[in-house]
Amino acid sequence: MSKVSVIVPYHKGPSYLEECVKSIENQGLSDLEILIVDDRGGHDVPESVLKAEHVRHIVLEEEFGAKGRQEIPVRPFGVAVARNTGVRYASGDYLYFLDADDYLWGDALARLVKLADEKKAKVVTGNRYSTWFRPISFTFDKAGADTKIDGIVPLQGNTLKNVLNRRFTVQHLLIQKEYYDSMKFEFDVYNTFYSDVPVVARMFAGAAGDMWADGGSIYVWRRRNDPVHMPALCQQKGKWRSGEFIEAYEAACKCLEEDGGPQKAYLLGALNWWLCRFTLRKFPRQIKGKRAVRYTKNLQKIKDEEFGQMNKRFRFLQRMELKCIRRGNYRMAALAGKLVHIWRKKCGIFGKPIQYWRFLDKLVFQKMRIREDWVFVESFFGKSYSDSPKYLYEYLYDKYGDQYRFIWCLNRRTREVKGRPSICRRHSLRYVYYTARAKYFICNTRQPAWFKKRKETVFVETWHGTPLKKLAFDLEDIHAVSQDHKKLFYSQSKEWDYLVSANRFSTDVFERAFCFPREKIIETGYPRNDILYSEHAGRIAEEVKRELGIPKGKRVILYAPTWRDNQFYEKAKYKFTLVLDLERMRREFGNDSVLLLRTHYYIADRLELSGLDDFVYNGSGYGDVSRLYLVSDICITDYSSVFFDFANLKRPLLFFAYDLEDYKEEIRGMYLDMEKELPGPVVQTNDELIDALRHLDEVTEQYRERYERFYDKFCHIDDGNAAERVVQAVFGGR
Ligand code: C2G
Repeated sequence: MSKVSVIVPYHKGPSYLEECVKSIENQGLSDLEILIVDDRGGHDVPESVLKAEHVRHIVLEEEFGAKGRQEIPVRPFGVAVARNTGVRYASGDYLYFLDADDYLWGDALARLVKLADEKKAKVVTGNRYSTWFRPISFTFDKAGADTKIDGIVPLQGNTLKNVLNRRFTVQHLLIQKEYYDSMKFEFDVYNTFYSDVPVVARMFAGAAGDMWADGGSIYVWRRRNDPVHMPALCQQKGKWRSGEFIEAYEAACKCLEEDGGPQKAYLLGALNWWLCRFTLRKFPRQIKGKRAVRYTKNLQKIKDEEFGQMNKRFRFLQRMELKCIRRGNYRMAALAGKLVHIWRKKCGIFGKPIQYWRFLDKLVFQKMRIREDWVFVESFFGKSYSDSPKYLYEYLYDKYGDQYRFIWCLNRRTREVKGRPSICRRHSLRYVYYTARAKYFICNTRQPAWFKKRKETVFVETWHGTPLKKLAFDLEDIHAVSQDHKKLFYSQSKEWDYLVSANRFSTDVFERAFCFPREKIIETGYPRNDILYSEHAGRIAEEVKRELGIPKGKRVILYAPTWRDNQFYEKAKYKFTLVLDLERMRREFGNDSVLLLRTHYYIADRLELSGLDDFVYNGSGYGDVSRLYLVSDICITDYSSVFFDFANLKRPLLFFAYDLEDYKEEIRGMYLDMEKELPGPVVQTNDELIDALRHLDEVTEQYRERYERFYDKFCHIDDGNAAERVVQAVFGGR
């Protein structure tokens, strides 16, 4: 096989680069060079990459600095400079362009080289898929096919159009170096976003007849879920972007007009289709004034028939908008655009009441006076009267009940609530009204995405657990429903005035994972754990047993697992399959014990427990899990933060982590080494779990020291007075 030079422009994201380089090395190509063109200054390329067999590291800073070249004074230099530089260094028979955050699937590149050698082709390519995930989590069913090529076919006609359909890019093109040099291709260094458009147009025009595609060769284009720290080029906002686009479009059209070759019609067709889509996306915010006129002129150059065909592919209002832009009637176009926007964003405007309430909120509630003495409280999205908000509320109510008016968000009425606060359901009209007017907002999850905090509102975020599972910006892949998680998290946490932390460990994690200012974190311990230190703990435990019908004198084994990010029906509705063998547990321990089952509040499944009435007690619908801890003699959990709280009781803990490998590698990742740091054994099968329960005394003894260390690290602040400390900090001891 011939030699290949892979050109990888790199700006940031060392972990992405590592995976990218690994996927190239895995091709099994011996005659290969990987040119990492570093636009970062050469500081953060991982050791493993530098040591990789075929890697050559070129640092642009040194490159241009050494030559004293002032031609491109801006830093970073940009992807075009990186690609041009890579080509200068390349010594292979073929050039291949791959971005540092993307990767190759299987033998993608090896297949292309084989095909190019066989067919003596000038350009070959394959399919492109887009994904949110790392190679370890990649699956075809969760990826989008950007191109749909079947088998090995000549790259011409509709296949060519198909390749250019979504992206006019040089990624995943294997190009004969001789051809590249003969055409004197060069990426436009003054175009940040679209430097490859004219190059690709000329490349395909000139190589017509000598181009092939292999559908089995797959390039994985990785979408970025962290536009805050790691925005991809396409996620970066630049007001000059629409200017650069039209420059690139015109340059590409000019090349094709001069020498389009036999594929000219297809190439122009793909370019025009792209122009139409881009215009619709960026008008009127980025395409306005003189620039709009330039777009109109280019749209007018498209033949009526072709324009009509393309326009048919849009929806009615978009068709109107594009037609108006083409005619130069920008007012009408803007009106149609506005309607498209409303239709897109508020599809439910006639369905979901919250759309109306938000409207009212903006027009009326936000303008009303803030009520200094109103305290709004919410726990787990209004699902229960529980957690730290409950204990903060009860403390405030007992101490300063006469000074404040309290409002609780509760989706179902419950008799557990102390006092007589006003009650409202989440997302109801009253919810919107109270949250707009209350001075204090106490919450243990994230606020609704539509909520806009007023300047005067004091937002107290208690959060809901010491983290074991990685959070927000510490997550690599997001397996939960929405990929907007990080972006949303960032903007929402900016609205928090106080964040309650249970220990130093949580403070450190929150600061990093939430990008949250340390001075706003109050390390007070968890108000929800105050009850665990209550002098009435015994009486409360008896009360809870009565409420749940648990017989006195029986040992209570609590089983409180967490949810799995990748198993869901829809947002906040997760699946859970019970792996714990309840029947066997009953046979083994039914004589003197009962099992208290408590699923996570995200779990939508109702578990099948029939025939187990005398052994399994379902506490999943019980409001306050802290009260359940008090009746439990043993706690079995998995990756739930439940154990950080339960450890305050110093009672035995077991970890039933039947899917540990998947969970720690793929699903979430963790902050602690479960095998080394947890205050109890981690077991993976029912056999192991039953064995640990049978020998509980020995297990407890074995883990005693570790339990103490754990307690000192995570539970040392909790002492029954956390609510008081939070109230002191927030309400100034009023
Ligand atoms: N919880 C519960 N019952 C369960 C699991 C959890 O009542 N079976 C409650 C506990 O109060 C727990 C909280 O929900 O502390 C958070 O649950 P986790 O299982 O830890 O999961 P998650 O909601 O993802 O929160 O920093 C903490 C993390 O954000 C975890």
